[in-house]
Amino acid sequence: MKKKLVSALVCAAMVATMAVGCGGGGDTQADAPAADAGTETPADDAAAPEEDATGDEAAAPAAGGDVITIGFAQVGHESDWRTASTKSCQDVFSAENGYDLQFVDCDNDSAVQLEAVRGFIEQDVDYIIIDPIVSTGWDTVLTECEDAGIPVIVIDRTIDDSDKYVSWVGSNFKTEGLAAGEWLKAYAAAKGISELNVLVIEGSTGASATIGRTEGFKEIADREGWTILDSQSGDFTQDGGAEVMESYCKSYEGQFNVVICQNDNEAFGAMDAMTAAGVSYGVDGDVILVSFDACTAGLEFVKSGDINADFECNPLAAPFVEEVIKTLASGGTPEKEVYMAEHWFVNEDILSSIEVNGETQELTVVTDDIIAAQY
Ligand code: GZL
Repeated sequence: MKKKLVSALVCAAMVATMAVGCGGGGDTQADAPAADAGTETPADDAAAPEEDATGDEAAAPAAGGDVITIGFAQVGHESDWRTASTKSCQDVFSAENGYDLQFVDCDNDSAVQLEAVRGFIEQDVDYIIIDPIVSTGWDTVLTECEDAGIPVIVIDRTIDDSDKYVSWVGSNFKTEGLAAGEWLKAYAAAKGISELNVLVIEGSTGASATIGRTEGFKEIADREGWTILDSQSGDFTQDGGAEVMESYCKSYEGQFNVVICQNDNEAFGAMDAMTAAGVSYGVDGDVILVSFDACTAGLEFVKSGDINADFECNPLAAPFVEEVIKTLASGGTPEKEVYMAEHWFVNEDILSSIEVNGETQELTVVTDDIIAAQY
């Protein structure tokens, strides 16, 4: 199909999508309510469904034999989670699957990311995928994409100052933060711990994952009267986690009994720093250690008892992005928001579930089989 014809179809779909997205509406993957509802029905995290949003057999990508070019502006390479996210896209949007993936690792630099998107416009790619380093500063360049007739699909982190994109596929970060708080409340009660003094190692400043996890956990901490002694950014890296934790061990020596790391790589760094400072952590330690992402290495530390609980953030968005592309290519209207299925992992089986936003959510004790199957 000629590019301009595709563009016209796609523009119509984009306008229709925004109407559908704003008004809610289900699709074959999940009836994803508003992002802040916290009760979204997660898309099945098994293989992506075969049918598109219209319920018809979706046209395979590159159906006319044309290669589909995709520009992907990725956050960077800061964590195990990011590596898995990048691999998911490279595996799905491969040459053998009929794609030409133009990948840019933006190295956590927002200016580089905007430049990469403008480069994709220059290249006149068929689709643009963005995992936004920060959630603001996007409307101008998304308008340029719209003017060029190139549909944008956002994955993982959110764009909060523009809705000029076709779909977003990702996680509810506030729900992850709420789940961590509700688990900590139930765990401390089960362990007979009445006073919680918390240190937080935040993710990258301005990232929606940081904003949501911070907001969700703080809502529970404020409700329960916990003390958050400090909350500083470790930039989602192991070095950042180690640096902040080393400083915390000096500034708050003997004052804290909980550390919240907003991703596994920060937790790995925090573990090194606490070990160096002679601070014990984990199931048998003085400090409860909580993490997010639940990558394979993170779950190994949950199973060993070094990390008490790990709140998963699913990086494998690409199959759901491909469904959006198939729906667009066949003239359908993709859902505006698609939520990934996620699990809450723990070491001990003293609790079977927690209540998050009034919904009962299962806790999963980590086993070797779970680790073997993780991303
Ligand atoms: C969350 C993602 C975060 C991960 C980190 O969806 O954006 O960025 O939690 C990664 O590991 O760096």
